[in-house]
Amino acid sequence: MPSTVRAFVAFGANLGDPAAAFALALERLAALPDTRVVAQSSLYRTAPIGVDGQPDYINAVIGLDTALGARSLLDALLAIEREGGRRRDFHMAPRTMDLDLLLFGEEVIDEPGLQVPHPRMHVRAFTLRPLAEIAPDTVIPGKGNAASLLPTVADQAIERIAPAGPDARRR
Ligand code: PH2
Ligand code: MG
Ligand code: MG
Repeated sequence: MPSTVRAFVAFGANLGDPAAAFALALERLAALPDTRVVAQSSLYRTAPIGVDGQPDYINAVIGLDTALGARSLLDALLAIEREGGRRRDFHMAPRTMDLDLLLFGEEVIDEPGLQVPHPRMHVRAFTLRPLAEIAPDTVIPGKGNAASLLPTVADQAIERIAPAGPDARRR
């Protein structure tokens, strides 16, 4: 494989069958060209942040090594979301599958539709907890490493519900 970057993708769903959507996302990510899934977190049940009156979310984080560029990876994430039944009825609508690019190595990118690191990942337990589970030393540029930020989100409701499989952590 050509030289690769370690990227992290956040999975979120609060409609339909989130566990099935997570399995589909993993399968499609693993099938991307020049891309390997290197880690997947447990699934977490989390209280919705920033929206009222929605079902709890199921969240997780996936680690990838990829030779794709950030924009190509983002386009792939959007295509997988569409396959996962994602509709965009209104801002922050409940969703069957949300795939957000959290980190692309230690690159800082600020382009229309593509901001890396994800601008809110360091203030959300639903991204930090699963990221710290699979890669606690991961640096969030400008913010510090994932594990060291956990105490700052300790007030947010999150519960680990299931390891994603017997050899879920590394493969
Ligand atoms: N995603 C949002 C808004 N709020 N809250 C939780 N708990 N989990 C999410 O994935 C989430 C959210 C927008 O993408
Ligand atoms: Mg999101
Ligand atoms: Mg999104």
